[in-house]
Amino acid sequence: MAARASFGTLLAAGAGLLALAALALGRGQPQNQPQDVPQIAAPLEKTIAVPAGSGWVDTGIDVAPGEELRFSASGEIDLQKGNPEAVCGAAGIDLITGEQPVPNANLGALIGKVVQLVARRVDEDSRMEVRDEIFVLFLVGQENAVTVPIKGRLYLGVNENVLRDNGGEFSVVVVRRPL
Ligand SMILES: [Ca+2]
Repeated sequence: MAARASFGTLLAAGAGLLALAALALGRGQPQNQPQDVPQIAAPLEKTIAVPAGSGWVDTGIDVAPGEELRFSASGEIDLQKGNPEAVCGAAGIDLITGEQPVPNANLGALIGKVVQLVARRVDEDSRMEVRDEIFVLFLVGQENAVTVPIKGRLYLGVNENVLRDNGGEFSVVVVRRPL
């Protein structure tokens, strides 16, 4: 009987030690997690409409250096309403003028921009807000994969300067694969 009783006491003591160990682990986790466990962003897929006549479209996607972006575009736009020669897909018209936002890419091609806001201030004379930005421009075309060079917000647009006479829109599937 005496032996059985002491065995029971030992078991109870063991369980108590385990509970203490669990408590200690529980206390340690919140302190260690932010530094030790990297934040893993989920893969993201989004379909964005890019009207040819409205300038840069904010995709709402924030990107970080090293992330991979994959693009797949469909649809047709008109670079000059009423001119059948000015209709094109996301690859653009086979014409390089050197004056477009991405100078070495086809006129009317789908292009992208990553914009990073460096500073925001109010101009003393005009009282208008001035945004100091750095940005990187790149060709998207119909399909492309790009490794993000800088942290910022992703925009999509059309490689043309005169937008007010444009019509139609591209539909662009963007997949962001995190690091
Ligand atoms: Ca135009």
